[in-house]
Amino acid sequence: MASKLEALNRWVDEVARLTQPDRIHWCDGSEAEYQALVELMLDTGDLIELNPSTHPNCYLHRSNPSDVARVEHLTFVCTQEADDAGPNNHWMAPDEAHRKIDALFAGCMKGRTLYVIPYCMGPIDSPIARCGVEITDSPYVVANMRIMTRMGVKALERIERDGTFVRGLHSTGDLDPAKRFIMHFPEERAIKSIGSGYGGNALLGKKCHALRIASHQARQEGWLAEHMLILGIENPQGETHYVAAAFPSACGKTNLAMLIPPKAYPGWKIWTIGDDICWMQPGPDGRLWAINPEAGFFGVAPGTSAKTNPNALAMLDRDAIFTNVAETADNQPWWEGLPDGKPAKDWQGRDYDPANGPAAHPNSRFTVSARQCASWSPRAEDPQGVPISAIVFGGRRESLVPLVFESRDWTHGVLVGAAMGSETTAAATGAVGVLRRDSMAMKPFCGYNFADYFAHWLSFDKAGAKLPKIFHVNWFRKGADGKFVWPGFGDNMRVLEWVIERCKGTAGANETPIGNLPRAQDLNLAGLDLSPADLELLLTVDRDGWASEYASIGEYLDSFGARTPDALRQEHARTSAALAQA
Ligand code: GTP
Ligand code: SPV
Ligand code: MN
Repeated sequence: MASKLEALNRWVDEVARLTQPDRIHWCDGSEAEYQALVELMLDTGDLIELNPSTHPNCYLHRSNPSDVARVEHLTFVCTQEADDAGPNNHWMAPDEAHRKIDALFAGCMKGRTLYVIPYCMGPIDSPIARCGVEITDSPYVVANMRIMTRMGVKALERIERDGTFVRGLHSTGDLDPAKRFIMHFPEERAIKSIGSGYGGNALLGKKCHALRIASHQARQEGWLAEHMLILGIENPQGETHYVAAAFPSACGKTNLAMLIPPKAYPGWKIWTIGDDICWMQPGPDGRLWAINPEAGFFGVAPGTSAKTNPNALAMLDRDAIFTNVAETADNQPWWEGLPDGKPAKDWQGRDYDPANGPAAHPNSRFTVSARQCASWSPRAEDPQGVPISAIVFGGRRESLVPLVFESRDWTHGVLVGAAMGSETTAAATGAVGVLRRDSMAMKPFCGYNFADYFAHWLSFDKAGAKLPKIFHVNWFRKGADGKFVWPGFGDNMRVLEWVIERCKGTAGANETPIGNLPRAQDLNLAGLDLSPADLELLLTVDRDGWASEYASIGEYLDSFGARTPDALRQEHARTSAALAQA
């Protein structure tokens, strides 16, 4: 027995009886433990050592080629009532789900080690943080959880103090996609995942706990668990404003969170608090205070370069795990978008041949401790979190959606978030580039009915609240030539500056039915190479196009039936009427 908490020992016993491991290892989170796991995985071939002179303590993991992304069609939210999971989730009755998945867990750890991973999502002493325990038979998962969470002895102590924790059971099983399920039981605060070793399916602290289970718990307790980055913008006067931004998977959170301002911004600095998940709750001052529950980054490799994201690239030359990237002839990690080097082996370990597609898998990832990031903010460790001045929603929209607009008020902002659409990416299996609604970037991650989630968002607007302003951005508008019109990356600073100025009341805007847009003179465009026609495209509202968009948003709101909050429908009707008049 390794814990003072009987409930935890009982659960570990129960799981061991079901899965029948050869050994049980309670993780302490130490460096020695990490190195021993690496050695073990080098022996089994789960990890390959990268060039130690260019990339000390960096390893490559090649996953099973059928297991490279999240699997939304195999991800279930198992509430007693189907309506509580909502049309935004796949649902299974909890009894049936347990029966089905327990049959797959039976005996699945024979010959393997069962690892018990106590972890804390958020600074150990934060009142906003919450803990969990993941049981897994994958050393790769343990190593990644050590980088991504506060894992080990300290987390176990907090769990023993709190007496509660989210129970996550994971096994890679035999990786047969027909025997793969990611099941959530929000009413039991439990997760069961089998048949995949991929990040979002297997590192249960991340999407399964910190978003699906936490969003459900947050609704009960009056806070928000969101798919958002958190950054601080420091101006030359030394004032810092914090922004949280929700973009769907592989739509630019990591890049925005680590932005380096362009030359037109001397004396400005962006501080990184988080790149994927944000937990926030109202403070005594009525503002929303946010923490990043994670301790590392599980970021998209392709496209990461010294030009696009120098902060990310600089932290990837030591102490990192790479999954499904390519390798150069001298064993350096490589992916599309890196200007130097060339791939010798592709992500599957084959000799690189362009006929086989990209060298690195489009959803290949790096895992690295946040402390290695040059823009990492000391405030990321603040147990109280940081106060949020603005919330930014954004999607990948090649047409229609302008560069940026500001919502009129909280209710309109919630509608803007609920109405978000984005083209699908390689972060989940299935077709890429298909436009779908992805409310608040939470379509794959909300652990309950979206209609109730919208109502929960609306409920924050009450007496005494000092809520952030809500904006919408789109870095991905394409021109007639099929290329992105906006340069993006560091130049997104120009949009962030306008966002902050609007919060302070010092920037101008053009009022339109969909919200307030900057005019060209409201943005700092110094040093930007944009034609007047491109600028016009980015800052103009296509009223006919938006009228049809709003008709489609109306159908989407209707798809949740009577649970859709009236306030949202009324806001939708107001904007639709304004568009019709125009
Ligand atoms: P998840 O980790 O899946 O949640 O993704 P994310 O939202 O953190 O996305 P990330 O920042 O990793 O970006 C995904 C892809 O979009 C990368 O290939 C980036 O190079 C690209 N990208 C990010 N920001 C921009 C931008 O401003 N403009 C353009 N054109 N591409 C961008
Ligand atoms: C995402 O898909 O949004 C990710 C990667 O951040 S994963 O953790 O695998 O879900
Ligand atoms: Mn994500």
